[in-house]
Amino acid sequence: MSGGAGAGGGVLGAGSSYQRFVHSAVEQTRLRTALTPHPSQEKFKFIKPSDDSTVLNALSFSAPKIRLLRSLTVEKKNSVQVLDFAAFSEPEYDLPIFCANAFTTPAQSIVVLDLNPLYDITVDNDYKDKYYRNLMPLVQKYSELLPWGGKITSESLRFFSPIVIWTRFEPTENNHHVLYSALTEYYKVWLELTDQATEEKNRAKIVRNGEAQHRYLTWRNEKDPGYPLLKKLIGESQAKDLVSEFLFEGVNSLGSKSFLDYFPEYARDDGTVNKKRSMMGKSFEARPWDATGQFIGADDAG
Ligand code: BLA
Repeated sequence: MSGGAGAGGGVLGAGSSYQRFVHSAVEQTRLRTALTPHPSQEKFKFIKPSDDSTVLNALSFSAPKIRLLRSLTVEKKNSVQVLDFAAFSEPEYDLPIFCANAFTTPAQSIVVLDLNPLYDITVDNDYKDKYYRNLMPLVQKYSELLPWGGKITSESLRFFSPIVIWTRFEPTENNHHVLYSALTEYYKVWLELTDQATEEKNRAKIVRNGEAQHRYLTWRNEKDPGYPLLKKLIGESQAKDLVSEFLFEGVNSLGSKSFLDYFPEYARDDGTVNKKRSMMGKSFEARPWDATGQFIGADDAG
C-alpha cells in the first residue's frame, strides 16, 4: 500500500514492459494475419486471484497457421511480475514454438526467450539448419547484455534451441529495455518464419509434428516452474485448469500419450509421476552451443 514513489521502480517497469510487449505482439500479429479469439479465452479472461493486489491478464487467439497464441501476465505491485507468452503452429507446420517467459521480483528477473524447436536439434541436423542456421547472429547480438543464466534443469535444455536466451539479471530499467528489444525481435522472427511456412501435406509428417508439440505441452503442463506460484494465487484446482486448458491447451487433445509414455524416467514404483522437477539435476554452467549452433554440452556432468 505505502511503497513510496521510488520503491520497486525497476519492478514496476518490468510489469508495464511485459504488458507493452503483449500489446505490441498482438498488434504485430494482427498486421499480418486475422486473429480469432480462442475458445480458452472465455473461461480464463476474468480469472481473479484471491489476493486483491495481484492482477492476472489472460489472452488467447488462433489464426491461419497458428493453433494457439496465448499470453498470461501476473502483476503484483512492488513484488512479482510475470510474463508467459507462447505461440504454437498448427500441426501442418513444423514451426518452432515461440516461448517468452519472465519471472521478476525486486531482486532479479529470470528469463527464457526462445523459438523452442519441435524436434531435438542435438540429433536432428536438418531441423536445426532449416530454422536456426540463419538466426545464430541473434545470439551474438544479445549474449553480452543478456548472458547465460548459469546451471539449469537439464531436462529443460532439451526443449531449448541454440538461440535461446536463458538469463537472470537485476531488474533495472536498462536491463528491461534490452529484454524488451529481444522479445520484440524474437517475436518478429517467429512471425516471419510463420509467414514463410508452407503447409505439410504428408499425413505421417503432420501426425509427427502434432506428437512433437504434444510431447512439449505434456512436459510443460506437468513440470512448469510457474505452477507453485499460480497455485498460491488462484488455488490448486484453478491453477491446474489454467495450465492444462489455457497455457498448454492441446495437452488433452493433440495426442493421447501420457507424461510417463514420453518421460518414463519419472515413473515411481507405484506407477505415479515423480513430483521432482528434474531427475537429472542442474547442469550447463555455460552456453552449450557454439556460434554455429552445434551442441557442445554432451554429458556435461557439471
Ligand atoms: C524459474 N523458469 C525458471 C527457470 C527456468 C524457467 C529455466 C530456472 C529454474 C530451472 O532451472 O528450472 C523457465 N523452463 C522454463 C521454460 C521452459 C523450461 C520457459 O523448461 C520451457 C521449456 N515462470 C513462469 C511463470 C511463472 C514462473 C508463468 O514462466 C509464475 C507464474 C515462475 N520461474 C518461476 C519461478 C522460478 C522460475 C518462481 C524460480 C523457482 C525455481 O527455480 O523453480
